[in-house]
Formats: sequence, structure tokens, C-alpha cells
Amino acid sequence: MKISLKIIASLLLATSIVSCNNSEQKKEGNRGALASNAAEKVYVAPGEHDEFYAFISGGYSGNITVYGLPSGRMFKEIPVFSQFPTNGYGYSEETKPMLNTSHGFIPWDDAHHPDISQTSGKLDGRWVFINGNNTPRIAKIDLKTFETTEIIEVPNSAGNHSSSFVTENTEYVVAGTRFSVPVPQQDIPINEYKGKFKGALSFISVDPEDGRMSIKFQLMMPGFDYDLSHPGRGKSHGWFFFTTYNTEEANTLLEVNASQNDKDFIAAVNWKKIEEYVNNGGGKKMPANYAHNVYSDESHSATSTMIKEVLVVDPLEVPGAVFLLPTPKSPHGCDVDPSGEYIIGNGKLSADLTVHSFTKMINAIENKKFDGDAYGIPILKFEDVLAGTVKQAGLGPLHTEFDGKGNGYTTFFISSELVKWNLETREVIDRQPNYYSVGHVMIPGGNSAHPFGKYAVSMNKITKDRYLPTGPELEHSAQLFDISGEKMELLLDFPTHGEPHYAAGIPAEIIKDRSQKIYKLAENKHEYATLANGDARVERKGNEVHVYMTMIRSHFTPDNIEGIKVGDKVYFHITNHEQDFDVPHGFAMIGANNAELLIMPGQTKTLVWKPKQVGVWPFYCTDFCSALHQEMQGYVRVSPKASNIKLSWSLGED
Ligand code: RUQ
Ligand code: CUA
Repeated sequence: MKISLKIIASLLLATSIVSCNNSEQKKEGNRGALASNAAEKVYVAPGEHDEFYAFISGGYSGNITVYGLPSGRMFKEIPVFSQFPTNGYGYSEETKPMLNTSHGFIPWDDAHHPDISQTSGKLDGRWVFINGNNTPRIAKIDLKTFETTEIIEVPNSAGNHSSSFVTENTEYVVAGTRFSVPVPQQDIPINEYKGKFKGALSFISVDPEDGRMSIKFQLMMPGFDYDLSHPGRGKSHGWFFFTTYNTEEANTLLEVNASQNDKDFIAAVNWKKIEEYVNNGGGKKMPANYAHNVYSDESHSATSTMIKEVLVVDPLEVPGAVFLLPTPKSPHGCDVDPSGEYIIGNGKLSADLTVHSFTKMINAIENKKFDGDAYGIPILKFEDVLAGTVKQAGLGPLHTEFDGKGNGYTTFFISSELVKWNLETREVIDRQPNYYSVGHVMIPGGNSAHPFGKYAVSMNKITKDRYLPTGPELEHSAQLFDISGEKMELLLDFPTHGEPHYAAGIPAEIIKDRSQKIYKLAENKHEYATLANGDARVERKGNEVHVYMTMIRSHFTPDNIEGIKVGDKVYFHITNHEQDFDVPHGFAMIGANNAELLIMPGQTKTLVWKPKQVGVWPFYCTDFCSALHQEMQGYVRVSPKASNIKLSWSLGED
């Protein structure tokens, strides 16, 4: 193993010393002429717009945050897998079904890798997909509304990490299991792992019209850990590549036991071949139980359906569809260049970066040059598929992106740097330090045939001294590089929310004009919508009370309600009658055990309140909507359970 002295030296230094050095450099840099040049490049004047959107995963926040590039300004947090009290997602009756799973209601997940839909290998800006890692799910965000509109659970899976990457026409969004598990789940000793546990790679089809997701098939692979994946494109369209580790199939002390093999594999899956097999009736239906949750912009409501079976494919039944490419050493990222020729295995424990050739892989397959098999799946020879290696590029490679100009950009966690290298010559062109310990890097369109190679954003795991301290817990830090020249130039640091893993960037012009401004009231099909003020009312059904309420600057109708009793379950179904851009109203009820609602113009949302105490209790609008926002309030009179106060409400006519 050849490692340059420089790298060894930087490894030997404690992180704190490294960070001191780095701060010194930073202060120097800040004063120079270069810094003012950098400032100009990220300056977006007040009122002007950024050139790119960046959808950055929140990791353990469970959500996505939306930033502008090059400014690094945060525009929105889009709730996906986590309840979000800010707008009531996962608290309102309409959105609770979005978080339903086979394990019941789950208010959180670990969201890793967003990917934007594509047509013919180009970003089309229709949807962003993102995986839930912990309770395996894939979510879809509609880029008209920037809201999560669909979540599908992935059965037979655990730690849904090699996901959610899309094929070049968004035929599929892929979900590969990180942890192999018994399939179907069963009560067996853990040390029977080897041979008994399976790794499911799920291909989820996306309807080209409405984007509806459904699991087309699951490929039942050997019990490895499937870490990351990327689609083939161009000449390799029709294939999907997955990195594996723990091909040792250890079930304990993986830190040691899963690092025994000199090489693990990249699994190459010809999904077109399997699709054909499945379309001709291949595969086996097996019983399953997983949630499919869909949100409708018309009814402003989500439904959750439990699906009871899934189609499973044994790779041995489709000869010629799955091959294993030996790849050193516990590879993490699995990245495919814009031409589709190079498949890069980022071997975490290897000093060199492995670049496989798709053309060589096809040749080796055609010539049947195999080097044994794993559970019947042919293993190709390393030398036969290798295009070459990037030598001594750094330590701890994790992920690679591309600029569309023939270069790869690889992150190195241990040596904490971003390294630019040439795809053909595999020579290192430039390296820039990351502050500190970079995970992913994102170039807008980086997972497509047409990247926009102007900026790269590295997402770092350690923040330390980059910002004013905020106690022991710090937000993570991203760094923006100008990559338009030969050398990369650091332009900006900005804090990010949660723990960003991957991100997906897109030129703003592809989506900004389609961004929806309001929901049309006339098209509101919510079953409890109140479209005319005169229809505002309160109805009792046993101990359930339904309040049909409207809101417009600056009042609620009704604003006084009497005849509610302790023990009732009160549903406030509130319709926002505004039809202007950016006039939401909020709704908060004292003692409610959930959150507020933030209701967009033309939208209906429902909050449940269970009054527990006798009295007269106020509610109010939480969003400063007009000069008379403070007047936007009302009261509910709550009487004892046995009282016979009649239900009544004010319509505000007098
Ligand atoms: S994985 S670094 Cu999901 Cu690399 Cu985050
Ligand atoms: Cu409506 Cu404040």
C-alpha cells in the first residue's frame, strides 16, 4: 500500500491540530484579494435569485432542506419522514396517514440520498425521491408544491441505504437493503446469518404520468450489506450497480469481521432483463405487508393502503442478469460517470480508487470469463473489468460526482479532502481540504448524463471551529467550491440542518416557473372543506364534534363556539379562503396535544382537540397575516360532560 508522506503526516496529526492549522489558513485567506473575489462569486444581491436549487438531505432530521446556490441561503425545510410542528405535517389529520407503516405510525426516519427525476438522462425537475433508512421507505416530493406526496414502505428490507437513485427515464427508483435479514422475517438464531439471511434489492416503478410508485420486483441477493448504488446510463442504461461490504457474511464485530476479504463486490444488475422476465410472468409472489401512502393536492388529504404481496425474483432464475465485480475494499459509494462507461468503487479501506469499465465488463461476460461464483452468481475477474485505479488519491474515499467535462470529484473522509481527477488518465488534478471530514459531495445533475459542472458542494461531518460555538451540538457544515476552472476554489461555508448525506442540485430555471403559488379554492375537494362562509357550522355526532371553519384576513368563521363538553373530540376542519400568493394563516388551540396548523391559500386542514378542562378557551392565528393579525382569534366554551348547553356558533354577521 503506497500512501504519500503528506497524507500520513496529516493522518498523524490530531484533528484539533489540523483544525487549528486550517483556521490559520482560513484567516489568511479571508484577508486576501482572493477572498473578495470569492465573495463576489457567492453574492446574490437583495431581491435577486440564486442560480441553482440544492435539495439537501437532513439525515437524522428525517427531512429535506432546500438551499440556493451559490448563496447558501436556506429557503425551506420540506417535511418528509418526520413530524413537523412548524406546519402541522404528521400532526394534521390529513397528513398522519403519510407516516403510517407496517409498524404503525412512525414519526421519524433517517433520510439519506435525494435524487431528482430524469428524462433521457437529463434532470426534468418533476420530483425528488429520498430514502428512509431506518424503517425502509421511499418518499416522493412534488416539485410543483415542494411537498411530500407519496411514501412507499419497502418490505423484506432493513436499513434502506443503497437508495433512492433513479434510472435515466425515471423508470425505476431503487431501494437496496443495507442489512440483510431473514426473508420472510422469522425467529431464528442470529448466528445462522450466513446463508440464511438475504439482501433484497427493490425496483420501484414510477408512473411516467403521475409518478405513482409501485414495487415491480425484489431481487433476493446473498446476505451481504448493500451499501450504495447508481444506475447505468447511456451505454450502460438498463443496468444498476450496487456496492457490497460484509461479503464475509459476519453477524458480529463487523468492524473486524467484515474487513477480512481483500475485495468485496459491486453487484451489476441487468434490470431490463429482469423486467422482461417479470413481464413474461417470471418471479414469485410472496405474502408481505407494507404501507403505500399517497397525498392528493385536490382533497388535501393522504390515504394509507396496506399492500399484501410482493413479487420476488431469485437471481439464479434469470441467467445473465446479475454479476459480481470484485472491488477493494469494503466499498461505500458506487458512482457511474455521465457517459455510463465508468463505475467507480469508493473502497473505504483502500488507498486507491477503483474504476471499472462497463465495456470490459460486457466483454468479460460475453467471453464467460468467470472466477467462480457466490451462491451461484458469477464473479468476474478483477483484472478483466478494471479500467484502472486512481493511485494514492487520498484516504477513506466515500463518494464521487462528475462535472460532465471528463472529471471525477471524490470525497476522502479520513484525509478530509475533495480530490479532482481525470476519468481517462486517472491522474489527480487538484485537491482541496474540507473542514472537516467530508461525507458526500454534490454537483448539480451529478447523477445524470448531463451534470452542470459549475459548483460542487461538499457536506462535512465535523464542524468544530467553523462557526460561532453553540454548545456541544453543532450543525453540520457544507462548503461550496467553484469548479469551473482547472483548480477548485473554495467560495463559501454554510451550516446545514440535521446530517446531510447526499444532495441533489438543479438549475432554478428548470423548476421555478412551475412552482405553485396557491391552491384554487374552487378545486378544493376536501371532504370537510367549507367553500362558502355561509356554510361554516358545527355538527355533533355523539362525542365527536366537527367544526367547519373558514379563515380569511383577519377572522375565523365561526369565532365563538358553545356547547362543547369535556370528553368531546373536536375536529377543526379549517379552509383558508385567501387566493393570494403567500398568505397562509395558522391555527393554534390552547391545550391541543399536537401542533399548530399552517394552512395555505385554498387549502383545508384538520386539527383534533380533546378539551379536558371546563372553561372558555381561546384559539388564534399563528402567522402574522395582516395589520389585524392579533385580532384573528376566537373562543370555545367547554362545559361539564353532563351539561345540556346547546351547540351554537357565531357567523360573525353582526
Ligand atoms: S452515505 S456519507 Cu448515506 Cu456516505 Cu452519508
Ligand atoms: Cu391570520 Cu394571522
